[in-house]
Amino acid sequence: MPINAGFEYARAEEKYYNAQTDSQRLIALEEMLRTAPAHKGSERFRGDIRLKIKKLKESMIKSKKSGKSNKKGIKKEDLQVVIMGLTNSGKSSILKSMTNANPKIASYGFTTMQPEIGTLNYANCNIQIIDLPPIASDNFDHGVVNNADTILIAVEKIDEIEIVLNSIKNKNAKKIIVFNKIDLYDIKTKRKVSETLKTKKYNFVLISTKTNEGLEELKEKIFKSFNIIRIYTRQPGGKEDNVPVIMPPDSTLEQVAEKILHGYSKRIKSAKVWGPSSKFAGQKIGQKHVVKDKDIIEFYTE
Ligand SMILES: Nc1nc2c(ncn2[C@@H]2O[C@H](COP(=O)(O)OP(=O)(O)O)[C@@H](O)[C@H]2O)c(=O)[nH]1
Ligand SMILES: [Mg+2]
Repeated sequence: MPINAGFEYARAEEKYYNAQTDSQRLIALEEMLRTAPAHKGSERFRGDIRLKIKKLKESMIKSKKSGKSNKKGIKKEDLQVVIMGLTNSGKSSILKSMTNANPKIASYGFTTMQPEIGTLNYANCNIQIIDLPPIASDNFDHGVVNNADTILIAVEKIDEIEIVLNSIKNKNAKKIIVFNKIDLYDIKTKRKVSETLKTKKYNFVLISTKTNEGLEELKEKIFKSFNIIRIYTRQPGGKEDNVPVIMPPDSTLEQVAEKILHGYSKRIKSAKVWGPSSKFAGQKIGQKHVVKDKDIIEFYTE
């Protein structure tokens, strides 16, 4: 909550969080912008609302155009993972055991008819994980797979891997083979599976959503699959934000400011950095300064 946000603003924000549809959301956001405090210290805050409005409008236009896809309004987050696999391989169970989502799980096929979305918080980052309906179903959304940063291939048998891999056209996404239901096997069989996957040079992990074996390793692999750096910002004299800004490696200060302020980065007059890219704590830096993972930055508007 920003400094001096008034009652009207609070009400608008409440409307926003309770909104059921995109157009209700849009109306609430515009009201938030109208009633937000308008002094210098709240510029970034107002910038954030403008950005939300812009993104919402874009996604509303997109879902109108594409008609079928984006049914549930899947908004591409910075870090997006899609789980793929044959039906019954445990995709919904994987989503459930790693995120806040609560999808339906059943031993009969084709239970997931709509995409389910969850958030995994790892290394301070919010990672969006999506469980899609089975490839064979009408509701399968190829667009989401094509845009994903990382794809989990969930299988319960080795020969399923090639089948799933062959159905994926996204060449850019990192792929992690998630061999599920490992609780059903003894140590000897587990070792055999491991060895076979190693010879095939897959990036893989053996897991069980029943016993939680391998889940931490999977989270770590997911995080490592993203080619990103985390930049923490903070208000001068305050504490840094818990959720970092996600940037590609070798980004400049200018790019970080633009990502946060979206069109308002010119208002930044100066900045200071603490952390890996600084020569000393609180070093004053210019627009072309290249930031590093875990930097903390303070921006000044005057
Ligand atoms: N033994 C065992 N069964 C599992 C595991 N993960 C999922 N299952 C079972 O496999 C079935 C299918 O799971 P589900 O998550 O719905 O698979 P989906 O169709 O790929 O989404 C359910 O009966 C689950 O209880 C696991 O790690 N071990
Ligand atoms: Mg499912």
